[in-house]
Amino acid sequence: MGRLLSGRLKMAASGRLAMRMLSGCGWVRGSDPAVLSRLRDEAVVRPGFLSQAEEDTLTRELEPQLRRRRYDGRLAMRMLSGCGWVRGSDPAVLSRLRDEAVVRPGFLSQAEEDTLTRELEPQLRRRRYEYDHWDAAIHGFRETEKSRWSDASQAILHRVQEAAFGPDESLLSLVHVLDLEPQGYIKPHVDSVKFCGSTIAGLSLLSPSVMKLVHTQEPEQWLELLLEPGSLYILRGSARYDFSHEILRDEESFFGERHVPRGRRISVICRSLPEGMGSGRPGKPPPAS
Ligand SMILES: O=C(O)CCC(=O)C(=O)O
Repeated sequence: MGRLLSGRLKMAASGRLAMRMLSGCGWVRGSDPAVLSRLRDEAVVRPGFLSQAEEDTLTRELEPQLRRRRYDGRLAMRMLSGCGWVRGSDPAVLSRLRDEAVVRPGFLSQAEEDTLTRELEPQLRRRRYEYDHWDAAIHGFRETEKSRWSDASQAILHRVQEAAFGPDESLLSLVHVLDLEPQGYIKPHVDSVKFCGSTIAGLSLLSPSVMKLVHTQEPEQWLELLLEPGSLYILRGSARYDFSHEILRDEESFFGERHVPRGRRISVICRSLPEGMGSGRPGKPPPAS
């Protein structure tokens, strides 16, 4: 009896092992070991064949060509989704917010990202992470507002201004810098109209994250923005006023099915002047001291 059981256990174990061995480490499953073995060299998956940079290269090159074509419902989701960096509850919301919730991956070169990080690091390091924001909107963060920048950073901020703000929009002269620790997150909120005009533009440094937008009146309408390091996001108009935005905590940091692990993230956020405070002239980030 004992021997019989141990024999069956051995068989079961070797059967399971065969499945695992033949299954190519988890990327191919099959009805039985024989079919897996027979098709071993004929149905092949090479995960991670592309680096992230190569994947981005192909997507960027294909996107303009695809955009000129008509598409069916499924493709519409993908097309309207802004190259895979924006997901939405439905094609209508994606289409409506196409120019109002924008992600520009790779906006910063690695050198530019390093420039900003190096410049911000000493100032941030002097502060402690906080866990109770005055309105409890942010958890695990430190922040500063910066008005003086090196020439190199100023050039980057000018590029942000050109990319995100209209010629008649004036910017707040203080740029908001927010440092979220790996466990840090920002709860859903709409920026107060007292402190911010119709456009918010943010650079993400160091760690990827997911920003979620949810319609304040119709919560079934939502967007997810995948913010990779070096990317720029822009929220304007309806995306800024009618949708709350949040940065998801690590446990909830999913872009669709994909977990986007959170590390320490620094964001550099430019805002337009609150309505009624604009001079009508574009603001310029002040020079370095
Ligand atoms: O860190 C970010 O990019 C978002 C910041 C934010 O939600 C805010 O300051 O209102």
